[in-house]
Amino acid sequence: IAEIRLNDKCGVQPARGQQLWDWAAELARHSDDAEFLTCTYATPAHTAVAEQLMAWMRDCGFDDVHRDAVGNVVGVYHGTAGATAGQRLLTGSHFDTVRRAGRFDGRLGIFVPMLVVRDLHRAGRRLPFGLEVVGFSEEECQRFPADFLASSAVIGAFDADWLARTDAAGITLADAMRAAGLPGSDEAIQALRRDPARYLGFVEVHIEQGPVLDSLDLPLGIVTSINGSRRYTGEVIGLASHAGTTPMGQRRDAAAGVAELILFCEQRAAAVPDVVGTVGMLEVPSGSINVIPGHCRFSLDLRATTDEARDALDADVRAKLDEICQRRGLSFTLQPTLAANAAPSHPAWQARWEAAVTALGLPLHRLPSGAGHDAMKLHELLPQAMLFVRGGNGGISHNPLESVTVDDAELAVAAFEHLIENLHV
Ligand code: HGY
Ligand code: MN
Ligand code: MN
Ligand code: MN
Repeated sequence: IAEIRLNDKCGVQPARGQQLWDWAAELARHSDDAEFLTCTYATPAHTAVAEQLMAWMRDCGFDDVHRDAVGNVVGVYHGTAGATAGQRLLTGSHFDTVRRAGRFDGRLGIFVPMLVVRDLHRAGRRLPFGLEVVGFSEEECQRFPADFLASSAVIGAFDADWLARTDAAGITLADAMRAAGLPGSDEAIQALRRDPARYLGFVEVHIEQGPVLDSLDLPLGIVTSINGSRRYTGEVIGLASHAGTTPMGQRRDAAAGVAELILFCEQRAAAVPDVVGTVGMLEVPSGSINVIPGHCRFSLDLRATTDEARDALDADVRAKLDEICQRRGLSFTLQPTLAANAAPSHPAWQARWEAAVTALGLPLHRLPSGAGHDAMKLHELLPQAMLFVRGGNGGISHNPLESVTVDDAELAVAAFEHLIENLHV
């Protein structure tokens, strides 16, 4: 691989990979956190990123660049049929991040098509179809319990009830949208639904966020399916009481109950291949060192390569929570925030990615996506397939150590270019 990477066999020079790297570095300057990259929905940093992306899209020669009612950044490069007729290929990824994130998760999948449009425009070329690149404004589900709200709006699945949901500070989604200069009305959001008849399909380029390609020393991978997931935010209620005087056998310790659940979730998920379960958030609100926790908040993220395995894990974890609470004299609530089924790649679009990777002289490696992506929501509206790009440092992601090489970024651009140049409509 090292020999064929970027030598005259590929005829690929890393200039565009370097531009992608530079854009990622520049965008990382806009952060909610002074120390590490954090860019959550509708914050000033998030709006600054949207403005910067729109400016770069205009420089790249997109015909129509705008921010839509949920804050998606949309760039359209018309095909030969012009603005009205003809179909479009939809592509893109998200620009929001988790807290203390890496700089390529999501954003790489916006930059790749932007670079291809830039070079089409420089060459004065038009394709027989339009290219619509979407920078999805909210995929990481960090601030509001309204998961994948941005791509949900694009497929017409935005739930008006989400507008009343609040963040940790009690701000409603609608108010946060309006504070970010967005309409914050369900009517404006429902109008974002794309008409599937106008689109050929959806493709997304994304970092793998896992160790497979790095371990195989492969720059690109073909996604076969995106794992489904179920997510919850939960609360367990016990009885706050004195840590010094309450005998161990008379406690209703909410945190101890959740701790039991966490260990059960870990053991149950570990017992079955390709099944994962995570409690990523855990909090004793207003806790004190000398008070038995009467209240504990937590999250649940349950995933598997098949919906059956995911649902079995879900049922077992919820049954265990009920058993723990019965035995410990606790009560609980669980609010579902996401139920996304596995999204298999469309065979024709997967084949187009395979042809592109093969054309670069690279071997094919097919793998499922353990991470969720906007493509799993677009899957409900359009045929979709994804291309993975190797992550360095063992593919670590959702961590500042996330990395992509300029060479691999260059190959991703070349693969996307091959796909659209060979897309016969
Ligand atoms: O959680 C995920 O899988 C994605 O990174 N949002
Ligand atoms: Mn992510
Ligand atoms: Mn992502
Ligand atoms: Mn006291």
